[in-house]
Amino acid sequence: MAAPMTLAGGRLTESQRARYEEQGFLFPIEVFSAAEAAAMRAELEALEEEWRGAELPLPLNIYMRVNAQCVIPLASRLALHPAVLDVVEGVLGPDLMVWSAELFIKEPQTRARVSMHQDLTYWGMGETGDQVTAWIALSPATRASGCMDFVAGSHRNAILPHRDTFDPDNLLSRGQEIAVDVADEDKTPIELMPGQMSLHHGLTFHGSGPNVSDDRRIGLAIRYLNPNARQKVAARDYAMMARGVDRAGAFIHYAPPAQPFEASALRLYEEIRQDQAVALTEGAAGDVGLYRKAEAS
Ligand SMILES: O=C(O)CCC(=O)C(=O)O
Repeated sequence: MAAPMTLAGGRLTESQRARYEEQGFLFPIEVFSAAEAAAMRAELEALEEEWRGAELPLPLNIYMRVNAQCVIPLASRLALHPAVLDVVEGVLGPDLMVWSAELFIKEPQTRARVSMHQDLTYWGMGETGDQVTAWIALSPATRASGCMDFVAGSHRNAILPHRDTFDPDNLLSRGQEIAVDVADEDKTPIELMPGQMSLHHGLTFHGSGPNVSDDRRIGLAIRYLNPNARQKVAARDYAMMARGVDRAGAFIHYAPPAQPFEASALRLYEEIRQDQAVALTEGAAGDVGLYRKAEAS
C-alpha cells in the first residue's frame, strides 16, 4: 500500500494540485488517524444497529447511500471537517459546499461492485470542473475488499455514453456503466487505510470490484461543489455550505442535522431527494430504486 502523501500544513502543495489536474485523482491523503477512523466506524455501526429495524419513511440503506449528510450527523461532521476541507480547498478554492455524502458499504465476501462510470453523467451539472469527490475509508479499502480503480487522465474525456444495467449487485443507482472497455492495465487501484482519502474528478472513469475479504469495506464519498457549479436539469438543487461564501446563490442551503433522522430533516431529505431525482433518473428505462417515491403511509 502506498505511503500517505506529505501535505503542507494539512493542505495540498502546488505539485500535488498539478498531479490532480493531470491524473484526475489523488491519493492516499491521510485526514484522520487510525484511532479516529475506528471511532467513526464504531459510531456508524452503532447507528446501523440502532436504526436498522426502526420505523423510518424509507429503508435505512437509502438514507446511507443518498444524501446521508442531511440525516446522519456523522456524515455531515466528516463532510464539514476542517482536515478534509483544507485539502478540498486545494482543488475547488475557498468557497465550498457539500452536495452529497454517500456511504458505499460492501459486506465481507459479497458480490457488490461498482461498474466503471463517470459521476457527472447523471448529476445534471454538465461537464463542470467545479466539483470533486473526497472518498474517505473507514475500513481497509484494498484490492481484496474491492477498493476503487481509477483511470489516469480519463477526466479529459467528455461525458461518454453509459448504459443502465440495473444489475442488483451494482451499488450504483441504475447500475450504469460506461460504454467503453477499460483494460485492467489502465486501472490504478486506490488502496486506502482507515482515515485516508482519495480525491477524484467527476469525469474520471472509475469503479470497484467485489469484496472477497473477511471485513466490511466502508467508504464515505463526499461530493463537493464550489458556487460556480449549476444544476441544469432539475428545477432546484440544494447544498450545505461548508466554508467561505456562496455569492452565486444557485443552490438552496440547509443546516446539518443535530440528531439522526430528526423529523424536520426527514422532511427536507425527501424534498431534496425528489427534486434531485429529476436529474438523477433522467432517461432511465427502469426503476431507479434509490430515487423511488416513498409509499404513502
Ligand atoms: O465506493 C465505491 O466503490 C465506488 C464509489 C464511487 O463510485 C464514487 O465515489 O464516485
